[in-house]
Amino acid sequence: MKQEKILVIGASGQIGVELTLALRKIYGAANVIASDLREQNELLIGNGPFVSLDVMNKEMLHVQVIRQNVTQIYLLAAILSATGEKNPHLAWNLNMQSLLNVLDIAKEEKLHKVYWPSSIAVFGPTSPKQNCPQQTIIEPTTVYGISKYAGEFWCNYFYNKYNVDIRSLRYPGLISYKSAPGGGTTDYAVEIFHEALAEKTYECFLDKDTYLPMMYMPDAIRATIELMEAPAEKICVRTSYNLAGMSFSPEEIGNEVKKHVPGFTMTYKPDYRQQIANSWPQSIDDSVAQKDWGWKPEYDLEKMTEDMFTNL
Ligand code: NAD
Ligand code: AKB
Repeated sequence: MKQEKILVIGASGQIGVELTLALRKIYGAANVIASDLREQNELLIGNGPFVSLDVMNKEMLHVQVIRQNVTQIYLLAAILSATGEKNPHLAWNLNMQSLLNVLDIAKEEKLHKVYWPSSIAVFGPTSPKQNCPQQTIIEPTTVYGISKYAGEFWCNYFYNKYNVDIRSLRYPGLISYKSAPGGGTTDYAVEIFHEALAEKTYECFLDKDTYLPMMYMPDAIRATIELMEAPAEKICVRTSYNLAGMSFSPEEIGNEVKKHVPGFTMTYKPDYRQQIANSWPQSIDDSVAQKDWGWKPEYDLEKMTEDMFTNL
């Protein structure tokens, strides 16, 4: 077992729960401290340490890092795209200040590594819609996207100026069965499974032909761990790597769901999230991640849908 002490901030969220469980398998439960502002997720209770922590309180965060001999931080606390548009200042403050607090402490305490996710939300309406490349026009139109793009450059800055080994992925929309999504534009692709099982019908908040980049959570967790375990010399992108899994529309996932839930019906009532979705690319080119550290996704829409229904 590797001798690291890891602090996961935002461990009760959609990614945090599964990432904490995966890290505990690798590093040992006692060496992966889950932390969050809200209570511990039930899947984490009893299988490792938990501390209640507000990442905005830099002093308390610093005390925890020193007290627990933390060597790595995974920072997952954030406000996502849809919630961010309802409260732009809150989203900007949390998304930026949490990162700056962690980066300052990482520099001061000489942490081994830091992980911070970016998002496909960095791209905007002027970015290419299909196979959006690693380097292209990036003009985000949501506060969430702006915060992620600024965050990427803070990561790059701390790496170049202070040698903080911070690594990052631009996740697509993530689909999971263990924990619920937290206020994103891609959340419909999780809701649809729950509504299909409970009601046999789903009213989607995006139009039927809205293609977006998506990924199944096991692929996202594996990508994160593979990136973090890759030798430092292989990590050539110190802003954030494009990452791709699959791309589909609400109608396409609806048709896949129908194969498992006979009689399932779907209606469409686009709301403010349609505009956010329209500003993002439909698919992502992740060839740089493939080349640098060997990324390869495992799940397509069909395989993911089957696995979701097996587990839900
Ligand atoms: P989430 O909303 O499900 O979880 C975030 C967690 O952070 C929550 O448990 C929340 O209680 C916690 N948190 C909020 N404020 C906090 C604070 N002040 N101190 C401590 N904890 C606090 O989000 P998620 O989907 O798990 O996303 C995690 C990260 O991944 C975010 O940076 C997000 O932008 C990024 N991301 C997620 C997706 C996705 O589809 N889920 C896609 C792209 C990028
Ligand atoms: C969201 O929809 O806000 C997130 C994301 C793609 O960053 N799922």
